[in-house]
Amino acid sequence: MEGHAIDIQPTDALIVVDLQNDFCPGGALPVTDGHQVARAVNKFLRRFDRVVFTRDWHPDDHCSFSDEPEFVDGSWPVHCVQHSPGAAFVGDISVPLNAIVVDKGCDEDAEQYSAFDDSDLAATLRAKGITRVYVCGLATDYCVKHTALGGRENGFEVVLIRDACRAVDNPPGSKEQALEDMKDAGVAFCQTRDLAE
Ligand code: VGL
Ligand code: ZN
Repeated sequence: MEGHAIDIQPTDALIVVDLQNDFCPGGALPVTDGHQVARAVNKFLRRFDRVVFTRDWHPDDHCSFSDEPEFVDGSWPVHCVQHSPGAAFVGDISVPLNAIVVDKGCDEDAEQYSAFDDSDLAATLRAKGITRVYVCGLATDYCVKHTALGGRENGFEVVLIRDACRAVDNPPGSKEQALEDMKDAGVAFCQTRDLAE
């Protein structure tokens, strides 16, 4: 049997996190197999009426940038600089015209892994009657995790589309830790095949 194990409701929204060139192989902060997420997303994207695309959208002097990034301490190579090719959504995906785009990390002095931090995303979704969000994208152990936890903190049901995410996994084990943290916060899990057209 193909797909559709899950019925998508009008009260459901999809959040695609940071599906940007810099997080894919060849980019500034590549996530192993990051580009494969686009293929997964294309299998269920059109089933959702409400879609959110987040993007890491840094000024060129963002506080997380370092010439000698250590990753584990929150210092990263220069990545996703506003308007640069690396910050563009990956070409394999076509962002729906009515998608809500949430930019994050725009303030040079602050890190922002969650799309719910310092944004009106929760209020916007509530105003549209959304009660549950499906989350996927890059990277499992950073912005996906914090966005999923942020969804829970703001009272949404959250479902992680497990195989439509990829992790930095630095420090090693951070991917498994992230999955555990999400589970502990009440995040549910599904797979692309449960949603696919
Ligand atoms: C991210 C590290 C730095 C992410 C963003 O999107 O997961 N990770 N900035
Ligand atoms: Zn960033």
